[in-house]
Amino acid sequence: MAEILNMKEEVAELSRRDLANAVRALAMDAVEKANSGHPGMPMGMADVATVLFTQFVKFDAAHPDWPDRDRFVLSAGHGSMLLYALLYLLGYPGLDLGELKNFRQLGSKTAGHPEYGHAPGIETTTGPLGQGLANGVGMALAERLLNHRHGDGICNHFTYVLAGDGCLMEGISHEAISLAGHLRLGKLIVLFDDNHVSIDGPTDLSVSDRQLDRFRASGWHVTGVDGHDAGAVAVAIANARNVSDQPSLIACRTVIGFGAPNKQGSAATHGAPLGSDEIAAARKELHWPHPPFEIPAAVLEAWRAAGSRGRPAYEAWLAATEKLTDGETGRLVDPIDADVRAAIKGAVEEAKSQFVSEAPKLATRVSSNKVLEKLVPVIPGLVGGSADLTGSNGTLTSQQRAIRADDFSGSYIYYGVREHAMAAAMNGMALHGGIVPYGGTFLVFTDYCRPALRLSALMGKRVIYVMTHDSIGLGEDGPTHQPVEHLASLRAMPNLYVMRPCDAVECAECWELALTRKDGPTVLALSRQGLETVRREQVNKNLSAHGAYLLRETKGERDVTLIATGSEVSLAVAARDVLGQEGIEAAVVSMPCWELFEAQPESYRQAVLGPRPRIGVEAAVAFGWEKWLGEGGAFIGMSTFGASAPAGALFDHFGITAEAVAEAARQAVR
Ligand SMILES: Cc1ncc(C[n+]2csc(CCOP(=O)(O)OP(=O)(O)O)c2C)c(N)n1
Repeated sequence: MAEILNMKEEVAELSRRDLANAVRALAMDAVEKANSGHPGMPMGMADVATVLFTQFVKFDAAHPDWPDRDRFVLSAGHGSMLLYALLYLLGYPGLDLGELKNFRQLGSKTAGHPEYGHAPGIETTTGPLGQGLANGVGMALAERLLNHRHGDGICNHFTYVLAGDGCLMEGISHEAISLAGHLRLGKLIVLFDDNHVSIDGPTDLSVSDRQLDRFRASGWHVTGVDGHDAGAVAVAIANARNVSDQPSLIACRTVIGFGAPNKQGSAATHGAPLGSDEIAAARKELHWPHPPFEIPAAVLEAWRAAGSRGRPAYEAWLAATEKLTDGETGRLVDPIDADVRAAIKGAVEEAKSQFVSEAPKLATRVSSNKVLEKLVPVIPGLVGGSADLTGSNGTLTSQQRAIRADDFSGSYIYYGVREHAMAAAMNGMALHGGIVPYGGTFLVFTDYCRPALRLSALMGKRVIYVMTHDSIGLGEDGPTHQPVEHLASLRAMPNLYVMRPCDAVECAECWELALTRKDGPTVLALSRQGLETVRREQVNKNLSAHGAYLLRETKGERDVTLIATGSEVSLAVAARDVLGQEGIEAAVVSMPCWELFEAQPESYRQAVLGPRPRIGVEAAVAFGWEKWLGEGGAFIGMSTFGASAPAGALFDHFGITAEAVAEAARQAVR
């Protein structure tokens, strides 16, 4: 009897090796064919990935968008062939052999690093190291929030992250690990490819951290295993799944490039094709005689069987959703459907009419908070937060409660001073579905969020960045805190909306636009200082939707156009009044969002901008403004860093005043 059992185990072990070797072969062959890529990590982690996907991950390849699937994040995105090989072998739609043969080529779904949206099963875009790990924290958090709301039958899944030495060396890993430990995200399991090698060579060239202790210190459950011992890996994963109140790290000791007899264990396998001789040697070493891109039928069949393993669980989930309305089921993916959109519109119109009738002088960070008070009750999936600047950012409303490790009923996250992880976790939540995340810090600290913000834009995810203290107008905190180049640098980023509302009414409109945008992130740049309400007329239409519009028209023929954003719009309005008394007809254009304005038809843009001359005014650098101002235009703004003083004194000192705008206009029309 014991003998029979042993035999069975042997067979199982043999076929498991075959399954893993299929991944190895596809990785080394695709990299060879592309003549670029990273074979080492996929070959080293093939055993771990095989155990994970054949025994643990809950998914159904035929239904890759199943909202309650386990998430798998390849944080070490350079090992993209691991993911592509798995998706092909498991039978996900979209990645056939042709795509693998086209690895890294123009138009293929198999980009150099995994890109979200290229094929089902790619849960997030990775490559910038450490981002995926922090995305995983956001996904695991989203899972807990939806679990609390809907129960185990609807949302109850794991998030697995595969991270390498590089991910763990990145600073973002500290923020992400710390946040996950604090929130005790027990359904987050990180598989660390502990291969002691990165690009420059052995990791002991540059790092001596005791990684396991580091995770332990942040409250994680930690184990280490031989990453080529499938049984040990399985036990470690099973144990990690049983720990419900701590995230888990499994350090999998592996050999990079496993199976390439002369190169394995060395940085030579990290990021270059192995070469035909070494590949031939690896085929021998691995007992894998099959030609490139050929997977024996029995091996493929076994993988495909693993790909449909989750079907009964998927069907059980479908049955469980019968207790939800269609709307609720849909909102597990996109929380802003037609009904919620209508509710947002209603809430924004209500806020606008209140602002118009009261005409308050409010900082836009405060009007943003007032708008949020109306939005929070109508958007069940809205989850706010701030990186330790809650009161300053105005991100918390009276109706929200904090999310805590022992209570996921809230909808507000105290991210702590972790801007980078906040941004990346928001990406994770948006990617997970069911959640619309917004998070705040000072605009100047978009620099601390930037790598994640860039990925929000690249992936086209709806993440809302509430960035307050948007200019020298923040005053006494001085130049370290005063953004000067940030608007320009954010506007340079494709697919990011940068919105700088001029008053409470525009602020409400910008919130509506950010929330109803489906295909990308928005930065709301909000003032610290009070701003007059310049929108005094009741208009239900969202004027900010055009990006820019005529705020004050001229009575007669236009002599000059004053174009401003945010807090400087009121300066332009004041300048216009002065100019009017002198017989100079000045129109004022409010331009809360360049990107939306750029998308308008040429005729609309010309009508708004009017004939030259044009004067731009923004308490920031001029970079980029030339496209609106053209020949003969002038810009009133910043050309240096700011200074520490009260806001009023700074605007005078740097010459950003109504008088300066008026004078520039006089010069221009002369
Ligand atoms: C933020 C960032 N910095 C640098 C790189 C370039 N890079 C890609 S992989 C890598 C080394 C990663 O080492 P490791 O995680 O150990 O991967 P392995 O060598 O095991 O494949 C580096 C520096 C990157 N992708 N992202």
